[in-house]
Amino acid sequence: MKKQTVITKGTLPATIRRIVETTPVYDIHTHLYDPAFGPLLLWGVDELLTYHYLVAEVLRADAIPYDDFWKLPKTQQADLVWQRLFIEKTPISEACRGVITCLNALGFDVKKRDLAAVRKELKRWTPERFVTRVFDTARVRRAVMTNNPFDALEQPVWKKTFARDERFRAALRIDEILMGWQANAPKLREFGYDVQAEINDKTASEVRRFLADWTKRMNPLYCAVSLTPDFAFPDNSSCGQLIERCILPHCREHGIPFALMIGVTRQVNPALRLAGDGVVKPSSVEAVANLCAKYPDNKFLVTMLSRENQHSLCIAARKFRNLHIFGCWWFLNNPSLIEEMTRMRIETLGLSVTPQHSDCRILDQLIYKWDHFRKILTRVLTDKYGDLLTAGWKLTDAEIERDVKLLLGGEFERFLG
Ligand code: FIX
Ligand code: ZN
Repeated sequence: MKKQTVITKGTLPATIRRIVETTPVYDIHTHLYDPAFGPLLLWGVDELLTYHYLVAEVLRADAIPYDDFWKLPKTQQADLVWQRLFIEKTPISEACRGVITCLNALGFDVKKRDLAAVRKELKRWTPERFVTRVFDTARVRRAVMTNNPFDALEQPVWKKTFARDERFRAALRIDEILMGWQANAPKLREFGYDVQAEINDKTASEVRRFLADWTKRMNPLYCAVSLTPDFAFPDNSSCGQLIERCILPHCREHGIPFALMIGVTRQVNPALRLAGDGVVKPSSVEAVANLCAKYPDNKFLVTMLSRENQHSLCIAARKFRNLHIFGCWWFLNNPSLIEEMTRMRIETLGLSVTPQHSDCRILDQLIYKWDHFRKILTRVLTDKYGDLLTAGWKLTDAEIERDVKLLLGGEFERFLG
């Protein structure tokens, strides 16, 4: 057995930094793809620069009409982002800083500000080799994808057999069913499922057959949906009925959690396309508590988008062991807010939380999202363990390793069962 070292106040900061920096992460929600999905896996500097977080920023910094921006080829969009946000100003926002962290960690001399040189070097890489390089650099052991069976590009890949890359796990995304039932019921019929607009017994059983078929194909870790701040439960809408009659029984039968990401108002400014979604008001934690109370045999993974919801959500998680909260989602993924949330969650829930997911859409981003989070986690844990040492508790490095593993994905794996 490895020798255990007792930690003192003097050795604590460096020990925590080492452990947090080296513990591999299980990233529980991303928009990345197994390389078998070909062009769906986004990577490289032009994708990094045109990340929708940066599109929102460049369209504030430049007066170009929105439609003209979208007509530009991707490299020219990236050039505009680079010029306006990195050259003409200091790239100080979190999304801008993220690009610099990635390029620096990939070995580029960022002081040179030479975008052409970065493009040239990255041309030498294949996606398969780049996945390994990025996973190794970011110290990520696994990433959960977001897999939409309605997606015209994704569907055919699932329908043929392919060798799965073990580093990528699936999540069955069901927004089309829950958030757009009237529009998507006809598509389900086209796919061969005999559903009607009304959620009657036949329709419920056909939706379940659809979920079962896709679960067999994807072997997902969980079913997931993004919901608006108006999400209520119980609720007689098609969404509420489909959850109770199809999603929850399906998740129970397959022993998988239902992940709810609550609080996004889609297309606050449609001209921004993917960058046009927003957070305009808090959501209902009561809806989450009602779900957990009524369905104790279901497991719920929940993240909420509004800062105002975070405290009540922590308290809800103390009341329901079938609720696991995760991540600092999207507009909360700023160091100041991540630090506040991570402290509050650890103070409220101890280690029974997954404090971060990356939500990466571009492979390279694994590097910055986890690098920035590890620095925050190091600060928070140094304070928390330091307080325990002051109070007379004894700690070893092996105990800290055990705890950090839980926070970086181990607790999620335990929750999955
Ligand atoms: O619904 C989601 O999964 C969101 O995370 C995304 O749709 C969103 O666009 C995003 O990338 C946030 O980080
Ligand atoms: Zn997401």
